[in-house]
This record gives sequence, structure tokens and C-alpha cells, in this order.
Amino acid sequence: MGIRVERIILRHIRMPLVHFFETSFGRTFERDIILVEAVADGVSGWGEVTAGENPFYNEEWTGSIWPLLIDYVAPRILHHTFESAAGVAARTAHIRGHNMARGGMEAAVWDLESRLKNEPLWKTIGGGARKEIPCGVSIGIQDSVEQLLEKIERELSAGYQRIKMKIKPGWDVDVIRRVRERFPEIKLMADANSAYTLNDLDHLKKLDEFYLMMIEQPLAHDDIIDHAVLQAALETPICLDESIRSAHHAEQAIRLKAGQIINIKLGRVGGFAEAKRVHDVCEANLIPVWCGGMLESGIGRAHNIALSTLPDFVLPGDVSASKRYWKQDIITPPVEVTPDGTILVPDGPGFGFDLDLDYLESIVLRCERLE
Ligand code: OSB
Ligand code: MG
Repeated sequence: MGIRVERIILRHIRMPLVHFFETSFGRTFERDIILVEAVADGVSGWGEVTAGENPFYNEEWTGSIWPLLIDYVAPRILHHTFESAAGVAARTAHIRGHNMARGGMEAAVWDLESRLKNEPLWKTIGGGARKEIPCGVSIGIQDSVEQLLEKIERELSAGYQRIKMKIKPGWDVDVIRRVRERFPEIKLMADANSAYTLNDLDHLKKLDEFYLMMIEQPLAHDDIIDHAVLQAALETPICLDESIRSAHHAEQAIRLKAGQIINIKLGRVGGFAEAKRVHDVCEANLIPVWCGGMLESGIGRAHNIALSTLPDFVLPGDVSASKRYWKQDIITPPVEVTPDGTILVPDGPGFGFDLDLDYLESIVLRCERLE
């Protein structure tokens, strides 16, 4: 077939969250998101860059994405003929880091390929192992334990299959104890976003009492070795998020027994091609995976749904309904969750939802057309 990207349009949009989201590295009230539109033969594919507003989750942020895409990524993609989107990541692999900027571009070309073929994105990426994906929610740090309990109650009645709560020093063991007392039977996990060190080993051991499904990324964002030491001391399985930026990292973490589960995020690993490689490494080593979230708009959310149809995504992920984040999403219909806590995988071409272009254009802060 051959895909020749004739135009790339970058849009920076701003969307207020319906409720602030707090992790161990700070609070987010509104999202600043960069969208990538890639055009070939008059057909558009869309990608979302999943970087945050500040370089606190990883080194990237909305402000680093814009020049990176314009100066380094787009020139390597524009007017190049790709046999398939599988070749896009290799064109920018010489760029050190900046996986989210590269991944947003790469995802746009996968979406473009699937639209050119008139097939759903999940098919183009080689997914399709399930028609419904199991969903959990990620609940941020709240102002009070009562508020957290209330939120958990609400999400459980909406049907969500597992609850992830954010923790940090001062909001951990005692809070989890209260949650467990109130909800002894639920699938529960905690995400620390790198808030601890090995000096906290004895404190973290107290978590074993709560039979959590897993603890996510307790130690440094770029660490594997200390996680292996911690895992040997804990009964609770460790899940790695920030530390896994490539299939190579996944191999190393598995070899060193640094964890038992991996959270795969499209942007963090640089796009679908690398996400698939991480998935394949995990599957071959009997490590279950799930799809993480970065407070995405409908476009990133729809890409996460497609990714979650790969066979090893057996655990409920952080992909949940649009209305948990946005009063209005940029896709129609918005992503919805069934009473069983699943999302039905759409069968339309590309990522399977329509864009609400009027709404989208109304929230654009800056736009750049590259030909
Ligand atoms: O660590 O998974 C994380 C949000 C922003 C940055 C990092 C993380 C998160 C989430 C939210 O947990 C997941 C979501 O609901 O999109
Ligand atoms: Mg995480």
C-alpha cells in the first residue's frame, strides 16, 4: 500500500477536569494536551501525546512536546513513504528519550493506516483477543479518608472491577486499612508514583496485611534493581509503571525479578510498536499486563481500548469512562462503561469513534500545520 504523510497538524488543547487528580507528585486541575493529525491521500489519522503539564511523571511536558515534534519528529515522518505504521518508531529512534512525543506521532500513523485500510485500529495493531475490556479506576489522593471511601463506593456501584488508590508517605498504611475495613472483598491496589525508597522497606512491608493485588511503582522512576530487592521482601506483587520505557527494560526487570506485573502505557514506551514488544516479552514470561492511563482525552482513551485487546492484557486497566474526566469529550459518543465494568471495543474504522470537531476547534490554544 504505502503511506506517505503529506501533512501533519499539531493542536494544543486545554480541557478542565471535572475533579482535580492528585498523585504523589502533585495536583492536576486541567489538562493541556497535544494532538497529532497525520494526513495521507486526504485521510486523517489522530494521535494524542500523553505527556503531563509538568515534567514530574517523566521528563516530558506539554512545553517540551511542541518543539520536539516540530524540530525533530515531523521532519523525519513528513513525505516519507512507510510500508506500514510499524516502521514509524524506527525513523525517530535516534532521538534520546521523549517517548511520549514520538509515541503521539506514531499512534497517529497507526490510526491513519487503519483508516486507509478501512478497518478498526485493534485489527491493524494485531489485537482482537477480546470484544470487551475489563476496567478499573485510578482514584487520586483526596482531602479526607471519608471522601476517598465515598468515591470508591460510587465507582463500585458504577461497576468498575478494581480500585486503584494513589498513595504517598503520610497517605498510605492507615488509609488503606480504613479502605480494607470498609471494602474487605474488592480488588484493590495502590500506586505510589515513585514516592518511596528502600529506606521505607519496613514501612512498605506493612502493606502485605491488606492482600493488595499489587503495589505500583513504589521506588524511583528509573529504578529496576531496588525494586528487585523490595520484591524479595514483600508478599504483595510489585507492578512497574515509570521504570519500563522499552521492551528491553521489561526483559531486564523480569530477569531481575523486580516485579510480577507490568502496566503498559502507549506514550511511555513510544507508541504501539514498542508497546506490542513489551506485551510480547511479558506474555512469553507469563507476566500479566494491563493498560495504564494518563488522563487522556477521547483520542488517547480510544487508542488505549485498541491496545487492551492484545491477548496478555488480562487484568483490569485504568481505562475508564470519559465522564469521569470531562464534562464534554472530544469524541462522540464518549467512552462509556457497562454495568459489568467493561468497555465494548468499537468496530468502526480507525480508533472507532467520531471526533466532535466543533468542540475540538473551540478548545485549541495553538495550531501548527506542517507540509
Ligand atoms: O501513574 O498511572 C499513573 C495519571 C497521571 C500520571 C500517572 C498516572 C496517572 C493515573 C491516572 O493513575 C490514570 C487515569 O485515570 O488515566
Ligand atoms: Mg502509575
